[in-house]
Amino acid sequence: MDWPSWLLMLLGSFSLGTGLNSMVRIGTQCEKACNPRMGNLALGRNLLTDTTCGHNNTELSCTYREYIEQTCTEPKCDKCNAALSRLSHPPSAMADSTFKIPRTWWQSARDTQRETIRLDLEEEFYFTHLIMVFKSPRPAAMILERSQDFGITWRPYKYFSVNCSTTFAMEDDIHVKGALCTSRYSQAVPCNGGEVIYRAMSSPYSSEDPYSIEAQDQLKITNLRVQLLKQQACPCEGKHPELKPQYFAHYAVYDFIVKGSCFCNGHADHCVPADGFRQVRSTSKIQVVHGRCICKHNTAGPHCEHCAPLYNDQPWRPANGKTWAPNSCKKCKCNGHAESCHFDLDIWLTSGNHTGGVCDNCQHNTEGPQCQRCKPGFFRDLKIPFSKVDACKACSCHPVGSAVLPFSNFTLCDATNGDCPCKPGVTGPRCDQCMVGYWGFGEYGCRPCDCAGSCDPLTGDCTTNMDIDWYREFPDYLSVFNESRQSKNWEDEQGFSALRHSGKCECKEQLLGNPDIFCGMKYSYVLKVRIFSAHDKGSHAEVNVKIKKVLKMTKLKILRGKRILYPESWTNRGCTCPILNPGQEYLVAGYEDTRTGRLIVNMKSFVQLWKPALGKKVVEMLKQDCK
Ligand SMILES: [Ca+2]
Repeated sequence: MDWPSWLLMLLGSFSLGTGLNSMVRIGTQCEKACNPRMGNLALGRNLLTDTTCGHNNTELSCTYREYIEQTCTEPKCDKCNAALSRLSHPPSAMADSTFKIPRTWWQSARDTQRETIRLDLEEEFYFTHLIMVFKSPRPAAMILERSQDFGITWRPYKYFSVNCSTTFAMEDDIHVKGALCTSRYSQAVPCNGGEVIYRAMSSPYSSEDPYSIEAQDQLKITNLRVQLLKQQACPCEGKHPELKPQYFAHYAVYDFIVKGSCFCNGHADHCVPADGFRQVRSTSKIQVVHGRCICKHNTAGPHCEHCAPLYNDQPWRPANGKTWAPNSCKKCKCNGHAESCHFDLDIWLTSGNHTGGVCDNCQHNTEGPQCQRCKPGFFRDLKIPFSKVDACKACSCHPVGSAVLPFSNFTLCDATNGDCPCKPGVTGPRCDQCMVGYWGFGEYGCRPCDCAGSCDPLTGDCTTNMDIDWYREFPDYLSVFNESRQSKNWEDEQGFSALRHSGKCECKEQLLGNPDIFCGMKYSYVLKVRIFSAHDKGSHAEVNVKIKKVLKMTKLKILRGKRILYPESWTNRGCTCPILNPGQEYLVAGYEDTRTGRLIVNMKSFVQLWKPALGKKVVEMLKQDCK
């Protein structure tokens, strides 16, 4: 026997030539573009019609079984009563098994010219084709329409008419390829079993990516409806005058098959019931096409229409149905300290379309676009990996010995090692003890000993040991502050000053007087610097500065920016002359050690607080006098 073409399509041996059909890849784990299994969207859902036969009482209706080679068979007449299940023909009979014997059908009330068959879906679905099998003669005119916004607006897929130009004033696609109307499915014969077939994705879409914007606009539906506009009679009608014409005046449809699949943008091969979906009860076993995707490729949402929370480093894209590229979402780098991130277009463009993720709500005392550093008040514990929850530990600065930030009342430790900024004369990572040579730990730090050597840290009584190592520790806390904070002036007592070494070393104020004396010193560099911080390195001292102007250099290359000065006298002589207070700007003239590349500051150096007039004067001397 000959299989009807629609049955072949259902069995899958008839290729629609759509990308979606070939997307059905079961058991692939979805490494590439994938799509859930196709099925009949009408199964398990309500089909709605305007009328149903036998609404008030039992009606008699007749159809011609066949009309072959101009031969009319005897008509078959049935009773219809909507209240009696064995005589009823409800819309659901169009969406039961197509193989059910005897065949079931929906039938309209008598004498209705206009009817609508509608399928409402609870979500967006892909729609690929519609197959209708009529029990009555097919309508002389009908329209297939779809909605993508749950029935608010409708757009036509196709117009059907025996005569497109007279009915709809349209071209017929039999004559004009691609026309919106067709006469292919509107003949009255066969009087029973006539088909209407529509493919949503035919040429030119067949060669397109089914996940492209254009193809999705054509395939995506939330509702589908068919408007039956005009009945037409079987040519056999009238050959049996004993049967009244109204017995034949109805629409009847065996099958309404809406082929499609769950809408997942190429990112899922399996779907589950959408929220609120309630399956229509069915007597036979049916395979419902569900609407909520189980997303792969790090995507999320009912249709995998966005990236999963922690995977927004690049813009979301659908998979590519032509190249099979999965176009997976990329994970943000949040160092294990965030559960989600968002995409930032500016960052994306700045990075050259490489990375655009910004972590949300950094946890575990971290901060930054990638939760890549410890929050103020916390420091990095280098003994454990940064991705651990306890990698950032709270600063434990001594409340008495630690310096507070200007204009604030809290202490921040060095984010890299936890060292706290100490008040003058105070030392220790937590700032909890006096430096050697200081005593009287208290609210204002520690006071210098009034001795040539050291003194008792509690009482200030001088000790006899004169061979004490000059020792000092200055935490590198300024490095955690940003530029604007660095530029704020430190209060005087927070700076490091040789004035507090009055017992050891007396710093004479240097005056810029005779150019011959200044030139005669043969300084190898003259700079304007801002002092950041000072450190005792045991064998020598280092002062971190920012070079703001280079007035003179000789052999070493000196650039503006961060650099280290080496005050020789601080360790050699045990005093901090010349004075270099953090937070202040100086004119420094000194000597280069070309062997080590160091900028040396010693007792011969000229150091004075920077003033524009001073700078001008020195420049003039260097130009005119020091030749
Ligand atoms: Ca049926």
